[in-house]
Amino acid sequence: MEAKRKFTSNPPAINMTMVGFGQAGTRMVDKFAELRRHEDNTQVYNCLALNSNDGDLKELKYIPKNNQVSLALGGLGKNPERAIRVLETNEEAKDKLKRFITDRVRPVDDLVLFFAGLGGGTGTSTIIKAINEFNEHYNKPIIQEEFKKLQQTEAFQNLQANKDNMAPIEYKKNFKRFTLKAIKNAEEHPKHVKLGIVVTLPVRADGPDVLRQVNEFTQQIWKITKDPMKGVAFTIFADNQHFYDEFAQLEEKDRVGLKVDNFRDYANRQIRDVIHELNTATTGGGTSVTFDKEDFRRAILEHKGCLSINKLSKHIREVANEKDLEDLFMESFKGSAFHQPLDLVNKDEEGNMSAAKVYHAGLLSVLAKDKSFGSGFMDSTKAAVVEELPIKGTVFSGYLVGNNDFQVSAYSFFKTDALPTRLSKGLVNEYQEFMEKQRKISFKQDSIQSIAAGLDDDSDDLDLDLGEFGFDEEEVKPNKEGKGAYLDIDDVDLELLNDDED
Ligand SMILES: Nc1nc2c(ncn2[C@@H]2O[C@H](COP(=O)(O)OP(=O)(O)OP(=O)(O)O)[C@@H](O)[C@H]2O)c(=O)[nH]1
Ligand SMILES: [Mg+2]
Repeated sequence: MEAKRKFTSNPPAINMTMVGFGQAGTRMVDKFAELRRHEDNTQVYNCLALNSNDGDLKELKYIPKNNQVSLALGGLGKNPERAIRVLETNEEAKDKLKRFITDRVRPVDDLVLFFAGLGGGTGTSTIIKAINEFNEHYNKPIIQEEFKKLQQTEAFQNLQANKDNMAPIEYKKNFKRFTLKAIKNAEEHPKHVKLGIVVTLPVRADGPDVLRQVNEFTQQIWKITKDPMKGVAFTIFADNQHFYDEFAQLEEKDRVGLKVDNFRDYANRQIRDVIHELNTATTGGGTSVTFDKEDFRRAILEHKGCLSINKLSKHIREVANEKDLEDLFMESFKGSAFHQPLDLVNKDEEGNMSAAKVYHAGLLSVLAKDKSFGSGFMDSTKAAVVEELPIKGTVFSGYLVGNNDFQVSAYSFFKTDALPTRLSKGLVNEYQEFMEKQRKISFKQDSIQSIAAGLDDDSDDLDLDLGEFGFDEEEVKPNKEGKGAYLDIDDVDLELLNDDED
């Protein structure tokens, strides 16, 4: 009978290509590769794996052999900084990585997800290189093309003609608008592919050197995430320490039920399940679904930042009425399934409070068909969420009634420029505890505190001072093909464009 089918066998709302780097990355993707389509038993997601040697790929059970690539390096020894140096100097490995991205990762899907465990040599170094290769190869040429088109418009030519009569700040604001418009137009281009990043943070026990290195790499990833040129729709900073702590609390029967016997397997299982559940919950159709596939696509693909997802479930016995459902949702918004809560409100050194930006948010409830509720809870929950969170985008909400093992589940997610607490200050604290230093730590909104001195992330600085854009010293010059007088997107310093105008 149709009703017996779980919603997770619905087709996905967003078709995704999943690419794993290093052991953790490939093992996470292997869990996704396990999923089969209800109709024809083919894999739901297009899954690929990259590791440093053949032996490391052997353990994978579901990713097709054809989709597995080894860089034929001996192993990069849990040292990302060294791994980056090895990759940069080994032409053959560099070329293999590039070809993996340009020839193997054929992005026919709407979203390409890159996975890695930060702290390992292979995963950490290759994911960063791969993000850049991916963007250079797929999206940047489209942005360049759109940028060129805009330069042919009268509006742009007027701006250039009037440049000397304008206050520099005015000129820059306008120029910035054109650049962002080019990026936006490119995003609507049928060939543009959004990238999502899923990385895990190491456990405390991995020690100070790993934490220090990971801290540096998370800063790089965060910067890439916020850079509008890179086409990154979101980054999920999944935290192995969070999974470790949760796993320790699991009862034996839950471990058996989930078929996991260590925190890594538990992490992979959770990440796979929650992402897949959300991706299938809105495509069932029928009147009970008011949160449709297009809404879900918008909520996930529009804007950029850190994506926080939560899922809380209760047995239907414990949910008496709509108020209980609303409470379950509000609790769900306070936490995350993959990491500690986010630092949504910050206090600076002077004690001033500021709130992080929250873009689109989603609320989705899966109700067991065995117990019915009125639908009013959805509206009251939405109102309460808008009240509580500094939302700039849209709150999408809906519910479906289905086969849910006598559970009521509240899924919540949102994209924000805030980070999980452990990342925005925790890794530094842990590191410093390890080093027994008594340095005073100051927290800066949206930035990951640097461990090494002098590496403060200023990418959220939106000050439009003279000289901060690389272009205004540049005169309009022939583009690379020499075909005409166009500004090249490469000549524009986009670091300062990553603000809230999108
Ligand atoms: N969540 C999760 N984490 C894992 C898994 N396997 C390893 N890790 C963690 O991920 C981090 C990186 O480890 P690996 O993925 O083994 O390293 P690698 O990328 O293969 O790099 P090498 O150092 O070259 O082996 C470490 O903190 C591991 O504890 C996994 O299956 N799931
Ligand atoms: Mg490895």
